[in-house]
Amino acid sequence: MRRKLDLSVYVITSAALASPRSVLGVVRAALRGGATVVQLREKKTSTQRLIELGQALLQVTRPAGVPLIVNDRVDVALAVNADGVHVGQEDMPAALARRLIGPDKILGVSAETVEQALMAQRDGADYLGVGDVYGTTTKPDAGPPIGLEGLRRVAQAVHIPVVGIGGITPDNAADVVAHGAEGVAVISAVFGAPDPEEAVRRLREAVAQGRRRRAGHHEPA
Ligand code: TZP
Ligand code: MG
Repeated sequence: MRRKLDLSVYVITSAALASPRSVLGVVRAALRGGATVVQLREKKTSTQRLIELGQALLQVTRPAGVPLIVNDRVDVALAVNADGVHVGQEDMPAALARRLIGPDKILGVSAETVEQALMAQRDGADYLGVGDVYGTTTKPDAGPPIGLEGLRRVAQAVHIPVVGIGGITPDNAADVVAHGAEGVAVISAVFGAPDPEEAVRRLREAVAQGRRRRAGHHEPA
């Protein structure tokens, strides 16, 4: 059986934001800081390079016990034997992705609305990426921000866990978790950070604070 998925701090790659550092270097730092999921998401990279990068990332994520998820590309996920795949609303339909990857690999699906979330859950998603929560500068075609209330509505409608995504930083991550997310998915807050290890550490603290708030323990901000 698969180990329980820890979605606390879900770090998504960006070679552009990593530069001049390497994606592998930033992922290593993120793992030292306590990242709990890594997603390989490189929209402009050749298939050959994606496969090389996926294989290199697995050599650091596997020993850390952290799942590596490939964005968009079911074929690449299968080719490198990654731990899962993440599809958006305009990618391969979730039900087909599930059929291709089998029951044991992780399937993540992006959802903005309750309707999309319920369909993804029915089609075999293990978790949802829900957003854009705050307004992102990283994904040019993201829809208008759904805000914390939009996130809460989606999280309450499904029984699978959700991660909030879009404009999340260590300063607002606790609010995202307090509104029903299991964790936070970030690109620029880690890949654009001067110290990615420290950024992940701060995100983990914020997620823990958000969980305490959700459980009803109030503490000063
Ligand atoms: N999907 C919705 S927002 C987003 C994606 C991939 C980008 C998130 O990037 P950032 O830098 O954490 O706002
Ligand atoms: Mg996609």
